[in-house]
Amino acid sequence: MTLINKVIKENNTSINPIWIMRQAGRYLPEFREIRKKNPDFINLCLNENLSSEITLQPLKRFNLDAAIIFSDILMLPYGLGQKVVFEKNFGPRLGELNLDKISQIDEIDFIEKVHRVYKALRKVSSDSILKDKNTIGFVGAPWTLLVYMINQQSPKKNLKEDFFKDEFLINRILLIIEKFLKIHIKNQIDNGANVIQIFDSWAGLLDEKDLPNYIYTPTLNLVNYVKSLNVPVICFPREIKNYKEFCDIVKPDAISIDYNANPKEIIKNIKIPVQGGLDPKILLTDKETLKKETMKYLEIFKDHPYIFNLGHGVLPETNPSMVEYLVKLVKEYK
Ligand code: 1CP
Repeated sequence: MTLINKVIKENNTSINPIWIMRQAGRYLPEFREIRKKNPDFINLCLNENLSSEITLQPLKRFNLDAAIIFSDILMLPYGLGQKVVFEKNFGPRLGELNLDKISQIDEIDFIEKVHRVYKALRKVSSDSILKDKNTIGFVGAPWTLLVYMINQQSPKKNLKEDFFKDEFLINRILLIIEKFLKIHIKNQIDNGANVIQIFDSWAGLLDEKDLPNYIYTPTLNLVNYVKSLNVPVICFPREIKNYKEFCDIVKPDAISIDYNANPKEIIKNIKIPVQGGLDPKILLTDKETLKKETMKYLEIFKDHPYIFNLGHGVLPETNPSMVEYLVKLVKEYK
């Protein structure tokens, strides 16, 4: 059994598997080299030779316990026919959302647009470097995808003022998102993904009263779906205020926490396996600080099933030697 499965399925507390959100990406010079020659990000994700190579780049350098497929949560709106481009120094920019058009998309149309992600997964998961390791497939949570699809750009600054104006549209889109997320999850699993992570990067934008409608209900449906396929599911409802309530209602197999979550509170309140937490900014400091902060998480979670990870994606300006040191610290911890 893989180390991550031992933690998730057997609640093993004697091992410390590690993988890192955004481990395949811009902090690696070998990624930047490929990216430079491939200015269209979506096309890069859909080039199974390059995307599988990028997926495995961090595993060639570091002793990580899983690969996460190099793709993006915004492949879903792309597969639904909404325009998606990634602009330099701006981020994702999405085209207009047309409910009539999106309602007409069927499973075959969707798969035709994104099937090369599945080809990449097949390549990656059969690579010998992943023997006894996990291949992580992923999706954006319905809420986070809704945010990008309606807002048409990152909500970093704010949601558009009239975001919630058209409740009919929002509810219809949520159902469509949920339907195609299931298709996307199933195809990732059929092609070798053996863990699914659900990224809800913008969970923290919602008021408490809106959580049941936009987060709990749609995420619970997805979690139950992944469970029905016998694959472990990890949820990352970033910046949600009440992780305990989320876990009690949604019941993922493991919960990934952000760097503002207090690990001492988490360990008191949460019984399921935990993942992550370390602030990615710590990797921009020095080895001494990194060691101190890494030990903090390892000590707090030493008697709890725990997968080491960061509290959000590794930052592009990170020096790979700090990642190497982090992996070594975690692996050598007894
Ligand atoms: O070179 C570049 O400019 C591309 C940068 C980049 C990369 C490397 C983007 C654009 N996406 C990715 C890959 C990616 N995205 C992966 C696979 C690689 C890995 O993890 O190793 C994954 C899992 C994601 C997931 C993702 N995309 C999330 C959820 C996690 C998170 O960071 O919160 C989100 C919100 C996105 C949208 C997205 N894609 C890219 C950017 C710059 C953004 C975020 C924009 C924003 O802040 O709103």
